[in-house]
Amino acid sequence: SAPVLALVGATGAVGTVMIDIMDSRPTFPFGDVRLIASQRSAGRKLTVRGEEKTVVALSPEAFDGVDIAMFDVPDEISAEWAPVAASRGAVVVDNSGAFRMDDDVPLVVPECNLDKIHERPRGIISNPNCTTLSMMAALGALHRSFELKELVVASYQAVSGAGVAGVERLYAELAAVVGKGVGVRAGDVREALEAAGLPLADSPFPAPLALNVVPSAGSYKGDGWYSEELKVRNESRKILGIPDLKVSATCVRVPVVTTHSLAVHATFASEVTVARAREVFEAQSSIVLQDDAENGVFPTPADVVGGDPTYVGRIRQALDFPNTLDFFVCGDNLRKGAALNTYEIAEALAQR
Ligand code: 11C
Repeated sequence: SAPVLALVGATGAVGTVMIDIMDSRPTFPFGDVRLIASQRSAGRKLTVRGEEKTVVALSPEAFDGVDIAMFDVPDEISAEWAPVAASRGAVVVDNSGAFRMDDDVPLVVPECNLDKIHERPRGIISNPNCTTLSMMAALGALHRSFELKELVVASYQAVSGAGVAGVERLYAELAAVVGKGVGVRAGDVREALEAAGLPLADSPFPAPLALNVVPSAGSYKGDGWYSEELKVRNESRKILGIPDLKVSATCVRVPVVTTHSLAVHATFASEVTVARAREVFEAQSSIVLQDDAENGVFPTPADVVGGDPTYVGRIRQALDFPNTLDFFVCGDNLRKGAALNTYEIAEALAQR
């Protein structure tokens, strides 16, 4: 019979997008769908593929009879509950950071390493961080053709990466600065936020986001690095299967609601041209090329949000670096960056 699917974190930011994705798939290889969330959300009614479901509270018994469990919850909840689900017989596809670098847990992007879903001694498969994931379909395709050696990236990350609180904060800050003529004197945006009752202490971000960019994403990890930058390095190496890949990332939060962007500088072992890179991208069904700089055609987050593909543009041959391309990538951090990739893994498990 068709496998039973569970969604843990059904009422959160990514869980909500996951239900939207399940609703929009042309075919659905699962039987029953069980929605699981915290005690606080238990009892809520949500509709999945036209059928009303009651959200049940997270408990060991909630996983009985579940074949595949998708987790969209914070790290500490996954760390505690993913092994419980696995011990009850479910294959867990986890979107948190709790298991990504565990040697016994594959870190999967279907375009790069789908075969790894079978190597899961702990019964857990990890979904990458949305920043890493937003460029992986593009980099995986180029790596297969030209062998990636070095990667330098700068991210432009949307506030929904920090959850619903990040989105609410950005909207509130924007409302507090519009029409105030601020952004012209050091500190005037902070003053406008204070005056509007939006002290920085209440923000998920360490500086104003409105009219600003903030070079800090995730938590500070020492030696100058933030967690998102280290995740980009570690996860790219694991997904692409290049343990010695040279990576340097600078992760920056920008006043965008959803869709992460990355400026990528990638160096390859073999010769690469813009024309050949375009051919590689065009052959990948999950990549959309928007690359006609002369006519102002390139991806921007506001134009691609809500889409499933990875959007690529501004492809250039680096002028001073051999075998090196520069390009710009946009990917919806809640869809391919989180829910969609998790769902694609679950779907592949169900189909096999
Ligand atoms: C952000 N990429 O934009 C993060 C959110 O490791 O899954 C996801 C954190 C993670 O803030």
